[in-house]
Amino acid sequence: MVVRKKESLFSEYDLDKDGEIDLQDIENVTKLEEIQRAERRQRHQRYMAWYALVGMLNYPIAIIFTEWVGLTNASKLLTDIAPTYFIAAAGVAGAFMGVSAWMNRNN
Ligand SMILES: [Ca+2]
Repeated sequence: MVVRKKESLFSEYDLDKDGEIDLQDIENVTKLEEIQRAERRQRHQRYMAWYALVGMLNYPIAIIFTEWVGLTNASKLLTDIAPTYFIAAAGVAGAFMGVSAWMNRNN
């Protein structure tokens, strides 16, 4: 299948710029989009793991800060939910690292 090019929405898919969008162009665009999608997914998972780690590191600081400012009720509430929060955040970070290691092993 060959589609003649007129400046159109599909011009960006003509990767080899020969003026036609052929099957090879479509396959190349498909592969390129798969790579870009995988890269975006990995980036977002990495961000999620980093936010979880930063949150875990800052959690004790938040407790100390609320106690220092005089928000003793907030400090108590933060302390009460700490075990649940740490398990959840460690799960996110650990899952990311485990999946990353597993995917690298398969490559
Ligand atoms: Ca082409």
